[in-house]
Amino acid sequence: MSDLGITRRGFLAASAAASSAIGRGGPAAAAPPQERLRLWYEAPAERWQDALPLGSGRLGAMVFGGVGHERIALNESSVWSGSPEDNDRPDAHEALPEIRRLLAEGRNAEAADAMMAHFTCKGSGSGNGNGADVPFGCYQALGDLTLDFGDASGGVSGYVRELDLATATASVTFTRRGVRHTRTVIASAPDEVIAIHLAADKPGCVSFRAGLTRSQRRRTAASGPSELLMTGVLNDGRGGAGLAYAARLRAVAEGGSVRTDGETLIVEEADSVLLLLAAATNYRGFAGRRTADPLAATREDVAEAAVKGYERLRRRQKADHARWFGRCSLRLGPEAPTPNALLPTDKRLVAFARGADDPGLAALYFAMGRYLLIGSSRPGGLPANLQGLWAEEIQTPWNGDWHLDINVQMNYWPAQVCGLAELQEPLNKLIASLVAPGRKTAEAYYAARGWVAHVITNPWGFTAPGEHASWGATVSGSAWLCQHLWTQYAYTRDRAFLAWAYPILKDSALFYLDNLWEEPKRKWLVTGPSNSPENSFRLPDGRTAAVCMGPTIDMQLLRELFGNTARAAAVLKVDPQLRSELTAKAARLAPNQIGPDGRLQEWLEPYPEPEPHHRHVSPLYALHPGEEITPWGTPELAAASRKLLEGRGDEGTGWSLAWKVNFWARLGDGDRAHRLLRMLLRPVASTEMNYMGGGGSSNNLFCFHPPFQIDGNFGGCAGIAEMLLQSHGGRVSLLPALPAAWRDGAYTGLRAQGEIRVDLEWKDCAATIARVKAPPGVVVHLAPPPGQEICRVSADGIEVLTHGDGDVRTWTTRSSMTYAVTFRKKPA
Ligand code: FUC
Repeated sequence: MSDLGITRRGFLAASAAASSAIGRGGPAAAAPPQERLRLWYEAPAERWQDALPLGSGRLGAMVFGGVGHERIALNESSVWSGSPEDNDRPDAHEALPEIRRLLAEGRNAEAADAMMAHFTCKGSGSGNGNGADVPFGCYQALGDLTLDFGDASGGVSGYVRELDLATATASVTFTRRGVRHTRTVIASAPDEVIAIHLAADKPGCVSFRAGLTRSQRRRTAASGPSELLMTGVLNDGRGGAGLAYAARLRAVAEGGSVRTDGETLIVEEADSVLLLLAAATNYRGFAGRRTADPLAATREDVAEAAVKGYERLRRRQKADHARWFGRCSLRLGPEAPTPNALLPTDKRLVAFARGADDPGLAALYFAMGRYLLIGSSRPGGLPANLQGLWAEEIQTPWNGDWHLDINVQMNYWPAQVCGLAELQEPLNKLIASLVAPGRKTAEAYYAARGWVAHVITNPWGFTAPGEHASWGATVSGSAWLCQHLWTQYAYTRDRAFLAWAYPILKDSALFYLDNLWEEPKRKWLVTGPSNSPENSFRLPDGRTAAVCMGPTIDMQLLRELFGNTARAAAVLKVDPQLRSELTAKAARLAPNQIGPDGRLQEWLEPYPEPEPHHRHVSPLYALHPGEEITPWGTPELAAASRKLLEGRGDEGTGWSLAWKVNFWARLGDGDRAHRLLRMLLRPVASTEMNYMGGGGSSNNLFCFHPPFQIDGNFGGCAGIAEMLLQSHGGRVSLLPALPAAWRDGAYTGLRAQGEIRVDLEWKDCAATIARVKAPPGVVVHLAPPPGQEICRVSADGIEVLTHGDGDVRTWTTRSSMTYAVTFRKKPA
């Protein structure tokens, strides 16, 4: 289409969003200049996955940017079919001794049969991932807002469609018949509306017909002279009435006229129009809007937004977004963008895949990850699901639910390091909501205290095993969730939060204490029945099994959960006896084992694997996101992890590629991490479900499993951070895995455990200056980038005394000042 006239001048110096995050009165570090953080295109989106996502946490929109016909696909985070159901088989625990006996005898296939008979969930579970019409339910599209602009003739020039990540604004501009049109769309968290502003540079030029549609279960009608109302009731999974939803559209025009005709809202010859879209359901579960009356809620939202008007709505939305987005910033590559960065995003992806030099693309992907988290997870709301917030179907893949064997956890990997700890609140609330149902499940299946959740959950409190033993037996979903509670404390040192989370950790630990049993061969304590997430192995008799005892990941998770619970109890000065019990039991868990082939072992035995390239790399949990394995603390296990990763190969589904970025970053191999990141950024168009590999990105940078699944976006974002800053295993590591492709760069506002913030600049692959800030009394153990050593640490120009062990320098912060750190090349 047009020549967009984008030049190097078109890239702004650091926006407000990139302003320094070093706060609390400390000197502000200069924000690194960066490319304007935007996705842009020269044509409308043809497919949903190329449209531009906006999110307020609760309300989502995908903007296609059509000229004659516009589609804005709509979401509301609680549009879930299904309903609460008792999923526990009350007598399941009676089968447990027999299942364990079979496992102890190595008869895993028979154990799996017994589980299918007695130890799966009651009812249809997730409906094999197609749960829209069973009680488990499915996260669904709210519907579409359509705008028809009538006569499509007339050439279009100067078309640009863009998503500005710093302001969370989607816009479309073009010229047609001599009139320049500008359409902007925002999703406002403070005002609970999606606002669409349509303007033209000549009066009377905005005319269209608007509709609200959904492929099923909807009724649309006028509800006033300038309003449409779409309502419906979702399937409760038993053929009855589930949640009720409402979506309300109001037009406020300057000039011209607005009227309705049946299901259509008609705007004629206006100078400009503000469309306000509000939506709600009557979901009253653990989070969300908590309204019994979506009609009243949407009426209020629309009325209040109409009074504010577009400019005020926009100001409020911008300020709200900047508050989150400005927490950190990242520039990769030189300050002037490389030529590839000047291309429209779809072409940029293609050229990058062909090898173009474009470090800025990873910085954009990093910003996109933060943007998507801000858009899909806000305090008070539901957590980001498998698609965050954005779904166009009634049967969303895998029900768009929360998978607990990596996926929902991966969604929150960027939260702490990017300074967005508060955005983890919806996940924390989800975890808390699983305690009551999980207690019932613990009793029914294991006759155990405490609470447990397995592989999948939904807004209705599903905690039972899944419907198939091959994947549904994984018993450590709740342990993995608990890691996020501890991590939030580790980063923020928020004692009040820890006091809130402690009972959840403790009750989870109690469950696993009761659940553990002694395997006969080596007398280790193990879980079981369980799975190593979704993977299977070959038994000596040639049969394939997935049900096992003591998979490596369970043991790692329990060492961590027991350790974290004991640490939390120590911080809170409670439960001394439990602390000792946890420490004693942790020591008896089956250890990490290195197999005869040198790889970290996935199961208690070195079974051969039918699928050696499996997407889950579960035994590496301890390498990432866990902390048990580090190259400096456990070099043999780190080497065995590397071997396992090599065996698995690089290829994978979207989220699997993203996880591997993190693994290689933790192993200190920046170039390999970057290779995986390149794969994650491969253009992928197929929505065909593929478990074997082929992950990548769609034109709008959504991660493709395929199909679209947002965890890879978040995992990739976190992986980029892991390459630049790590804080685990007792140290803060600067540029631990910098790839050669990112010669120069800078970041501000990344967070490390211990309430530490780090700004850093580097040139020619060597750090030049770091600024470290923490509250008083924090002991900082700072590791320089590989190949460098710390030259000097100073505060206000005065050198600070540090001591050290090898390259790691240690000091205790005295006041809320910023410590400047300089470096020199390490002598050979
Ligand atoms: C787990 C993964 C799949 C997919 C699904 C939603 O089952 O193994 O690859 O991501 O979650």
